[in-house]
Amino acid sequence: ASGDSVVTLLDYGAGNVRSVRNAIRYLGFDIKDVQTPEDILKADRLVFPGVGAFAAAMDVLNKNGMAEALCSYIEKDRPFLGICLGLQLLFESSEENGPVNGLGLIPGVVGRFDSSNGFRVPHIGWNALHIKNNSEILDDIGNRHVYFVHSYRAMPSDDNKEWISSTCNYGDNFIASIRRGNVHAVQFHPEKSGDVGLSILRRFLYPKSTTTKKLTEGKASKLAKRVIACLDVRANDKGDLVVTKGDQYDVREHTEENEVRNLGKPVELAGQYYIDGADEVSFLNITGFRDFPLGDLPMLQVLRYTSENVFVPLTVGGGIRDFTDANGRHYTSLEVASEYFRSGADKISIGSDAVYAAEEYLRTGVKTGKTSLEQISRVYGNQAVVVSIDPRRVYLKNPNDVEFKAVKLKNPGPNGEEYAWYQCTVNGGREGRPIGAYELAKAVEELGAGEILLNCIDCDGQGKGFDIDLIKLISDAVSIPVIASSGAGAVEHFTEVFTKTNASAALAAGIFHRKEVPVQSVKEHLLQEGIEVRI
Ligand code: 1PR
Repeated sequence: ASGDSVVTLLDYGAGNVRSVRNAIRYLGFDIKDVQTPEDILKADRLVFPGVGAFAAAMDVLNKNGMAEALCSYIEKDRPFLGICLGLQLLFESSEENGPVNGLGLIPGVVGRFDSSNGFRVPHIGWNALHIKNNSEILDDIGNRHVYFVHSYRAMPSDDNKEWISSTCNYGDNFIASIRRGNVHAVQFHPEKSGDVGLSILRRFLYPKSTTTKKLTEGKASKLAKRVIACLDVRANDKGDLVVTKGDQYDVREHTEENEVRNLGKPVELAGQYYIDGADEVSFLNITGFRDFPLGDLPMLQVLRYTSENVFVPLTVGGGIRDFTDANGRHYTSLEVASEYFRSGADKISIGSDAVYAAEEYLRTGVKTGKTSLEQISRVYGNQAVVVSIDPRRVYLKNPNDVEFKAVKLKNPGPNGEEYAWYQCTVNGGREGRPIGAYELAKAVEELGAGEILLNCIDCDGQGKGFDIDLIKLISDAVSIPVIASSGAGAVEHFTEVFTKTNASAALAAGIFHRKEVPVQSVKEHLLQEGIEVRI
């Protein structure tokens, strides 16, 4: 490849930069990886997708001489694009496990979002930006949304104002991007921001070929509500990986053959939902609690193929735990998660193992630091760790009959019960555990979960709407984002869940797979009802 079509990528090995690579390749460029500081100095254009924690990143950059090379490259005004932590590291210091010194090119301290004023931290999701005139790479995007996922941010000040090319409001007005000459950095993820993100990358990669458009003034934007398509994946009886869908978690057809319901191919469907406007795609390997050899876990291949063409966040769950496979090889949950991240996942989702971890934590009051949840969250950040809860309603005449948090129901139970508690289950709903969804949610937030995927076995596949009582209970109890799941049957159900609860996102499976309601119709309806979404 000629120098014209090569992007130099600084990947210091702290996490998943696969999607950045995929996006650059998708736009017609080859990638040269930085091996030595000289590679930075010789680059024609350098992309720096920072991942992981601030201190760990600075440590690596200082040790191998990259920090000095980066500063000199940027001071010479060479084409540079920093992403996420790649923006934060340019500042003087960060409070993340710190204070820790950064590269010191831009005045300011990177601090944590304040969750006390009702804004959920991490900041996960889609926002529009306030774009200044000098942004260059953002000039096309107007008030379209881009995808953020972070707990720390840099703030505008008199000292750094000439660097700022856009800001975003999330409780604070924080710095969404900087630009000086050929040096750009963005706090959001262009590689995960759909076609808008790709156009931002394109403008950086082809600066001369794009003409500057007149800037359209962006409307004030809150965090958009997300619409997520979920693919429950498992092998059918022939051994092919299929997208399936249960009724209250039962995925078998009620025919003589009793086969696994087959609704399509995972990679194809994920690609379709991306085109249709899904804000995220989740894969759940629903038989992940069984034995599997990590080496040829077919889900890894699904992720690799999907992430080549799908530029919104991908979550994968199922089977994330320590285990020894049939060949006698032992894996830690961190190894399993790392393999998923390397294959293209942005977030992993833990089900059963998080239930055991929460039970143990509530019993002992001690955070051992050894659970899958804690370990993965420490290494990859809590924004990369979702806990999936699979609760089942247990009806009660009297809320004091159990030690778990019960709610008064809108619609009474089959025997007129006015209350219910929500019992957590493991192994795909097969076993009930002595812990409620409320207790679990609070415990896993403390253990390092960054988001909760809240299913409800009673509502799954019923198409009668989300369990508003449950979702309200949990989304009021925690300050991390909650994804409402199970029961969507019509566009109105999405409006209902967003107006009656504090859910940050709503997930559906069956209505999308059966093509009853396309993602786009859900978005249009929400918009009509005055609910901000990414279009
Ligand atoms: O326990 O860490 O191995 O994770 C297993 C994962 O697999 C969990 O996230 C668990 O929710 C999921 N899972 C296990 N068994 C099933 C099953 O259906 N038999 N699926 C299952 C969970 C529920 C949702 C579904 C929504 C929306 N599926 O993901 O997509 O209910 O459906 P709808 O819109 O059609 O109502 P581990």
